[in-house]
Amino acid sequence: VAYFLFPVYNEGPNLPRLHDDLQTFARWTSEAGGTPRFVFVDDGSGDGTAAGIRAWGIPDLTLLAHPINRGPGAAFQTGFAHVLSQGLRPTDLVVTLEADATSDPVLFGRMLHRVCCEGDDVVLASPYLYGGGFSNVTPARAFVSHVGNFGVKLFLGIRGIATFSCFYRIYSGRALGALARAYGPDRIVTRSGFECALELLLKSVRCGLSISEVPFRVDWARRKGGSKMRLLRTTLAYLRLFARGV
Ligand SMILES: Nc1nc2c(ncn2[C@@H]2O[C@H](COP(=O)(O)OP(=O)(O)OP(=O)(O)O)[C@@H](O)[C@H]2O)c(=O)[nH]1
Ligand SMILES: [Mg+2]
Repeated sequence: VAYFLFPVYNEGPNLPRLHDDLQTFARWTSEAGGTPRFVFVDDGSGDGTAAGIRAWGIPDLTLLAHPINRGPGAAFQTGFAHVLSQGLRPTDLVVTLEADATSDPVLFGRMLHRVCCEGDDVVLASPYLYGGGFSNVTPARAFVSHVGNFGVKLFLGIRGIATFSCFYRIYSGRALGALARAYGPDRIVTRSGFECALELLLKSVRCGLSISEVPFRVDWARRKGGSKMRLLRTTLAYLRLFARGV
């Protein structure tokens, strides 16, 4: 089983394109002999996002909801707890993605190969790897991303991983099981904001998981509407993580 886990907040305008992408993810999964399951965690969207997702009528889709907005990290934790409660097996996959249709399904095949054929535990889509990059990204947003990625090398001394902040990843069931055992199933991720991506990566490093990256070109022209990341809050959260670690 491949679980596709989406934190979602006010993505109404991106739902039609996302719906198309889900078909592609499902096809890739079936061709690899797996079964796709989609898990959305809506975080108090006020624009009818939840109703829009429900209206797709996709049978293998679970829509979980936080009545009040708690942030993408809290949404990932809710999603992880859900897939673990479904009896996640070591050979299953948990794919984390963005719901603004920027997580390019074409890349998924390459990421899948790393886990299924090469035995990696965690595969990261990586804009900072050679061949990746950002298109149509605002300078302020790019700056925060650079601060995060620079700080990881400087303050945490982790080298050889190019990208720490991107949500688009595959975790093997084995990897998620290891994180749940090490930190507790309810504390796989405790940072509620966008810094959750860095927290998860640091924990994966601590657990000695095999991590690999594939180059990813993020094209923000694919999505409608702006970033939901609060830049100052996220920068401060990164700094707190650098100071305290996980
Ligand atoms: N559940 C939940 N999801 C959120 C929240 N804020 C953003 N998201 C989702 O998280 C994903 C990333 O948000 P974006 O606004 O696209 O952020 P971004 O600027 O692209 O930042 P990156 O994810 O780092 O590339 C999207 O799927 C959003 O719908 C939130 O408060 N709660
Ligand atoms: Mg995005």
